[in-house]
Amino acid sequence: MQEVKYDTEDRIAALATAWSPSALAVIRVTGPGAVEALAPLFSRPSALVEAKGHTAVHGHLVDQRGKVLDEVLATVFRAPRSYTGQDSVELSCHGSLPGLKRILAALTGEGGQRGLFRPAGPGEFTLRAFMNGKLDLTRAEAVQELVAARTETAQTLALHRLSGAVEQRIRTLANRLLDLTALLNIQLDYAEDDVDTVPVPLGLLEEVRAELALLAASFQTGRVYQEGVRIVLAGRTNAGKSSLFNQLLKEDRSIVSDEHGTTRDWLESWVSLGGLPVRLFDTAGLREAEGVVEREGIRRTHELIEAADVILYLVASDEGPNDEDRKFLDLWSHDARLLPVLTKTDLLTPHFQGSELTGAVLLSSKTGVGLSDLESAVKARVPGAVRSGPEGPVIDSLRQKNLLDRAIAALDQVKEGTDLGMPLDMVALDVKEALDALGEITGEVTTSDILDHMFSRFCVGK
Ligand SMILES: Nc1nc2c(ncn2[C@@H]2O[C@H](COP(=O)(O)OP(=O)(O)OP(=O)(O)O)[C@@H](O)[C@H]2O)c(=O)[nH]1
Ligand SMILES: [Mg+2]
Repeated sequence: MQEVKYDTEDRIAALATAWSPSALAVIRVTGPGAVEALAPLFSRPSALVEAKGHTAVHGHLVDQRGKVLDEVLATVFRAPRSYTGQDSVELSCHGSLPGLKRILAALTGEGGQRGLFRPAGPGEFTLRAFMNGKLDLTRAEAVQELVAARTETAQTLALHRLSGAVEQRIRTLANRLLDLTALLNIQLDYAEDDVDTVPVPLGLLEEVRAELALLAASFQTGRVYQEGVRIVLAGRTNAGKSSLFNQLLKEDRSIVSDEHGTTRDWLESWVSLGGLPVRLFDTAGLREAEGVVEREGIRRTHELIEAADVILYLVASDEGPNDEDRKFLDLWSHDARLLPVLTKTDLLTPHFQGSELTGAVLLSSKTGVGLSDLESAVKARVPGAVRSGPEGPVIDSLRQKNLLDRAIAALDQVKEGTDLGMPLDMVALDVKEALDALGEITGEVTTSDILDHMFSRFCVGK
């Protein structure tokens, strides 16, 4: 393995919690001799130095001149039994920003003076964990994905990856390819002798390929849960867009009134729709605009509709669709992103049943009836949305997706080579290419560029 940009053998420190006032804040330090290095800044140095791994020591942090900075609880971890695999201390401090500033300055040096610890860069703790064999690259990536998760489902999926679901799948498949390599090698070694040649087991190859393809396809799900789905509420004025927006947000964000043209500019918010992270847009109602401002608002509505993943086109059931609605619905009828919604169903009269709106979801923002139907209908329109729970591991890393594709392409070459009766050593090369790609996924094969690129996207302190 090549050198990485970060030094992984010096001592580093970083705030692991958010930079905002809070009850507690955690500062992490790690590196060879980290506990001893911290001792001069601790009111009970010998208690700290003598502390066993996985124990907590109560005391005060002091600066170089002995001035008390904070009362803290220091949790000591001894190598190799720590997150990074190196000696580490997690300092539970009070979450005051001026206090944290002083502590960090005491740890990492101030006024041009070098401190006892270097300020850690993004992802440095996890990088060390990887370098010390604490986690493979799929788990390391899951750490960041877990921190970035926006909904419970996204968090569950990331947690599954952190527990090694992807790693195990990859390793199992790699082992099966290794068996295949061994088989090919035996035949190559004894090619001259009179051994019975065993054909390349195409069944096994096909099975491994199918599993890899399944994992690669799960990237779509991973993306949906990490990036979210853009859903636009559109329709004529007074269709009930803002009311539905507020209902889904569970707060009165958008102004609702029976005046036509209430919403003039678009509003946006993140909501969870049955675990699906959604960027929801409320828009200006579509009609013949009455002024420059409204015209601009409507222009923006059209822009948002174009860029949407799902377009909820609302029609109020007390009015029913008019010519404008029919025109819109006609125009978009062949676009799978369109989902007609009949609103205000609490006002539904027997003479109008919304029969014109085929496939429409019926709901009332006033009573909440029909919201779960909306949820299922949206999920059905989003490729990659999971309905109950995911079957197998789900990936959320473009890096992993590209490597899976590389492995699949290599296996296709193996199949083709075998079909064409290519020499076994050529076939074996393609199997090796597939194995290399799988090795890169878990990090057995890697370069400093890959690591730099990957860990630079992490939070500091992770
Ligand atoms: N009874 C009933 N009234 C509703 C419902 N949803 C909305 N309304 C009423 O319909 C009127 C218009 O609702 P809005 O949510 O402001 O409609 P909009 O589509 O945002 O309208 P514009 O912003 O003007 O484009 C308001 O008086 C709401 O109270 C519903 O489910 N039931
Ligand atoms: Mg509105």
